Amino acid sequence: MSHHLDRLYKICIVGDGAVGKTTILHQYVDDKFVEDTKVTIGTNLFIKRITIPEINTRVTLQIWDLGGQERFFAVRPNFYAGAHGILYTFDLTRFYSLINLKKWKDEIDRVVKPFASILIGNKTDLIDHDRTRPVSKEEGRKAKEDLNACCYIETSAKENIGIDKAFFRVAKEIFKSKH
Ligand code: G3D
Ligand code: MG
Repeated sequence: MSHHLDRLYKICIVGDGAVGKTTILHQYVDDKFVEDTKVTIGTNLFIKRITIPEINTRVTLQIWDLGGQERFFAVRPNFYAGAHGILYTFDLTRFYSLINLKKWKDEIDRVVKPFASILIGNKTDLIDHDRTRPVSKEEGRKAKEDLNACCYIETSAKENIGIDKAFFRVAKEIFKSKH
């Protein structure tokens, strides 16, 4: 059976500086870990084509990353406009990067009503599972509710854990809420 329609989804990845957004995208799109991600000027656009077999649909994901401009309040509203999906990203080793996602959400809510959001806890490779974690799974799940996200996924951009799953999930959720 042929694919009945191709779709284009705009996705924005947000979160504090250094949580791993750009590295996640390089891992997802180029399938490689960039050890030395330079502080980028301007926004980065990444394109990835995926197929969702269950719904026989091809999707082009247009993924926007703020580059180094997380800090610049004035540029961000334009960046969110028209987004179908949001990836809220924090660093599992920095509790405040999770707390700060509330601010990102407030800002996004003023501009757009996305079809789906997900919460990503990145750098799981740095977590020592025998010790108390800076952010517990419970805190992650609680934050997911507060952000109105459909799921919480822990990832490692370094070891390529959970990344494909996260994007696949957000694409499926966008499709479900749009149709
Ligand atoms: P940002 O785009 O959110 O600002 P970056 O974050 O992608 O620039 O990543 C910030 C730093 O975290 C980078 O290190 C990057 O290599 C590292 N990083 C990103 N994801 C992971 C991960 O999953 N595990 C580990 N261990 N490190 C990660 P540098 O040293 O270049 O600042
Ligand atoms: Mg970046």
